[in-house]
Amino acid sequence: MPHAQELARLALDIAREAGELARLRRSEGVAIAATKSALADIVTEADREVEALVRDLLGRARPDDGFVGEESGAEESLSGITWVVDPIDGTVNYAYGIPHYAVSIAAVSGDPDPERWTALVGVVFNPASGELYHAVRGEGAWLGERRLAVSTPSDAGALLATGFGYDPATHEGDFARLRTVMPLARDIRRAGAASLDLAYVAAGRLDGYYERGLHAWDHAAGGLLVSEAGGLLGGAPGGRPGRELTIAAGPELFPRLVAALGT
Ligand code: LIP
Repeated sequence: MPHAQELARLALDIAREAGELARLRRSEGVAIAATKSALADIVTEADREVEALVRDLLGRARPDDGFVGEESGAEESLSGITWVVDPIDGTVNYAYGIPHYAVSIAAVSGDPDPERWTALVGVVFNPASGELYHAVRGEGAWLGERRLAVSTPSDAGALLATGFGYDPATHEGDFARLRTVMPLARDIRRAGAASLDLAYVAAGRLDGYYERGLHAWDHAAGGLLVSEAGGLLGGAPGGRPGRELTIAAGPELFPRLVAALGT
């Protein structure tokens, strides 16, 4: 089994190169390539190009590793390591020119199922801001050289983030969940990129985050940032982030958020 620091160095180098490509393509103008689960669920040519770059660089460096990406098919691991990648998380922000999107790269060992994997490395890079978050299992979470720690909400209430699904049919449920958590909140943020929402919880910029409908690549890297910054993760009945729900917060808020969401 490779040393996690070796995987982290590879992920950081690739995230920087992939992020630079995403930023360059954004500056040249972004073309919508297709829609996916709903009209609002878009993929850009840059999403596809950036994922192809990440996949190629990982394959050259570690050909026996597996791959799970948002825009291309999965590949089974022969080494026990699988890379879980969202090439541009916050695609709609990216398409509109909102500088809040990230390359999200995680390395997991074992079964690449969020219910069962062991996250080893997580990297979340926003090329628009230059902020590069990373975590290695058991070795903390970092923004550049700054070690990260989750927050405890003030007496004014928790600053919470969430997201709403691409499918309008899911919005009633999203609004119902929002009503249940508002008594805990001082305010709500909806920034549009799950990986950065999770990175902000790790950095104490948000007190908590929850969202329904995330895919593994949305939360794989950011989830490790949260846990390595002293936060707690949950959502699906098995107690881990999943499609049903992803919840992240510091230890003081987490049980109250879980109770409010009724999971
Ligand atoms: C997005 C997430 C965001 C969620 C969006 C979408 P994408 O991922 O980061 O939190 O609200 O619906 O799933 O599609 O930009 O990779």
